[in-house]
Amino acid sequence: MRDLNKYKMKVFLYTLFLLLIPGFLSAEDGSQLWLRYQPLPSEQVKNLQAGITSLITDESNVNVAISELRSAWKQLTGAELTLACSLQEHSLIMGTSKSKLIQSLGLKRELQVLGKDGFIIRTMKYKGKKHMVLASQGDCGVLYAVFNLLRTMQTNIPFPPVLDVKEAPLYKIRILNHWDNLDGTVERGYAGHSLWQWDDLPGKLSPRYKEYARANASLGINGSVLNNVNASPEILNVAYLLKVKALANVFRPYGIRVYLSVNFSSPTALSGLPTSDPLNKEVQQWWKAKAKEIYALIPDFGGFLVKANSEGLPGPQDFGRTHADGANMLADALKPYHGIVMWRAFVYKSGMDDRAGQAYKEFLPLDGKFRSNVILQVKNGPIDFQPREPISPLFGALKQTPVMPEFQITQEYLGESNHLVYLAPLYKECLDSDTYYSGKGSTVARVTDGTLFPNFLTAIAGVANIGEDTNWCGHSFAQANWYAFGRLAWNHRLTSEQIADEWIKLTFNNQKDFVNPVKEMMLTSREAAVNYMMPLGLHHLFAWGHHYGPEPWCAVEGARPDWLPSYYHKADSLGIGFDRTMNGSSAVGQYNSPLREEYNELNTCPEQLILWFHHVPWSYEMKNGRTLWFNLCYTYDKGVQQVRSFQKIWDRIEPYVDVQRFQQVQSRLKIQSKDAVWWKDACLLYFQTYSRLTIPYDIERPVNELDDLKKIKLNLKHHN
Ligand code: GCV
Repeated sequence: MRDLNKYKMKVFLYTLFLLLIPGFLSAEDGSQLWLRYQPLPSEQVKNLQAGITSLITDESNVNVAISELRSAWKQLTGAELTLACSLQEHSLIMGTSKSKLIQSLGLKRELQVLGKDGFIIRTMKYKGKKHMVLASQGDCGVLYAVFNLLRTMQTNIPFPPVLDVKEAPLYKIRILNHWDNLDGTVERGYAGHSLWQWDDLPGKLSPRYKEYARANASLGINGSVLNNVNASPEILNVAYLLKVKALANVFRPYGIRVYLSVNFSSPTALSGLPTSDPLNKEVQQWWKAKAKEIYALIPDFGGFLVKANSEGLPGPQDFGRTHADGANMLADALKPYHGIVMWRAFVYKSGMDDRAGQAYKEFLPLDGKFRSNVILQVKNGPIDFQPREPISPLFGALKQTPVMPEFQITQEYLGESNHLVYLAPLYKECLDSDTYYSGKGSTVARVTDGTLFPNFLTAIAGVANIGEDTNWCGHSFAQANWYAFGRLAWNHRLTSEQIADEWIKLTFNNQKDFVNPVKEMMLTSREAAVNYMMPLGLHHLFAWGHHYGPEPWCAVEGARPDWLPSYYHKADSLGIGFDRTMNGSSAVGQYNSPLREEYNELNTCPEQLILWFHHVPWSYEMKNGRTLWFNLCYTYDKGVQQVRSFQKIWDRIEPYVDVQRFQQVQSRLKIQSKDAVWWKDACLLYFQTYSRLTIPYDIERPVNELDDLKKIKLNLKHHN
């Protein structure tokens, strides 16, 4: 008896212990991303169960949507959502416009306008009874509706008694670019090896492929370029095509089409053709046959992504042809199957010409020369995914060629997977920027989403940050960037705040004492990174061997000048910054008026880009009355202080988050904090050798010696 009591007491104490440490119970590895479907509060469950009692459909092609909804429902409410055979009060009616049930609700017209991915979620009366309807023209649209409903259930508490949602994506193609190599490594990937187990494919399918497709579908992402733009020709070998086919089969039910990056000299590399000249008949024939072979295996194959004559890759210019010649040859091969070519405009050559202006110079003369199934893929800024860049002048310059923005989700230049940097504000800054293509309001979003060019193909790409790490992205908060890209690709009108709010609630929890401070941290994190890395328009101050830490002094004998930081900062005893005005490289001239005038004048140029466009004297007085040098110092210091404040926020919310994710983020914030000081000290101490001015006394003093910082040689494995 005494033993039994002792045992009971032990169990009681143990249970108490577990209850007191909620994190212990709910240690989470992040593998479920934003699809955690945690049990909802009982009030919400009651609301839901009052509004939806059963599920009904007369179609079999919406099975994926049904099983997602039913399994989530079970996890969220603890109860089954039964499949009914006949309409009952509060049924959830689900289907496409082919469904008799949906047709009888009179939604066909509305659905047609929304297109095959658009959907309606509506509380409706039918035959005297109140129902919830989830409908779309296409199967995948129904799945998108399900994910939308599930998101509302989890983030909108209490659940609204009446719903009337109508959505259609703003871009037709919403695509991830994987820079994954066939040997399993990922270029600029910081979340482990590639998700694609090439050696095991096509025979063995990792369960994560389906999870990947589900996660993308939950955001509306509908395409995936599986391999690196620095493409190996091997991907087009039949052995690899069979592997690609196996992945395509897994992704298809989730509406994800596969695309491949191709190497322009594949005909030579794979079949020994003496040339890969796009005007050569044999070469053209080779690509036609290859397209036929691909479509026989993968009937809904999306098309090719091409990096050509860029950073040493082959391209049409090797044969004296233009980018248009190259792209059109591939476009002709894909055309019979409705495939597309995404041709990258990321080109720059070593030489005296300003790198920022080269893509424009190369592509503008080709405007109107591309086939209609070619779209130019343009990075958000003119250089290369820096923490802050102005928009690429190609947006709003090309008038007869569709253009798609390319963003980087992986944090090549933003602290890899060590720094917490929420990128929605960066994406939005670009999408909302005015190109003045046809007057005010011609934002990047509107020149690329079909609003201003209604007949164009529309697309948007993000370079993925996904790897085989259990939590997919390395840093728990890097998941938010995948999420944000997907949500903006669907609807670029969402605010960064809305997206962060959703993501936090779905990924962590709904408690406002958690959500609000974390949201604030996320929303300021991109600006903080700009501040401690490269404020006021500075760019590319990165080390030679990596894009992680600072090396503004970097000098490598014989190196291409445009691969060295001094090419970009141009610091000297007079000042700092790249003169791109009409008196300098004239790159400002590539922007439409009034942007070009605004950027050209020192006193109208936005200060956050001032050193991008101007070489500014150290003593130049800025709008706040302080000199440029002081502003540089204060801004670097501000960045450091901001990261410190993130640490405080995170430590304070410890009770609201599971131990595993809490500790991971906490320890990475420590690294970020140290890195911010590293950046600040390296840049200020180095630039001080030119300015010869004091660092203002009211900011934190440097804690490093410049000579010591110059000796740092990073062990990159530590950062991967
Ligand atoms: C895939 C930058 C990156 C390269 C990348 C290239 C590109 O130069 O550092 O890793 O190559 O951009 O976008 O093609």
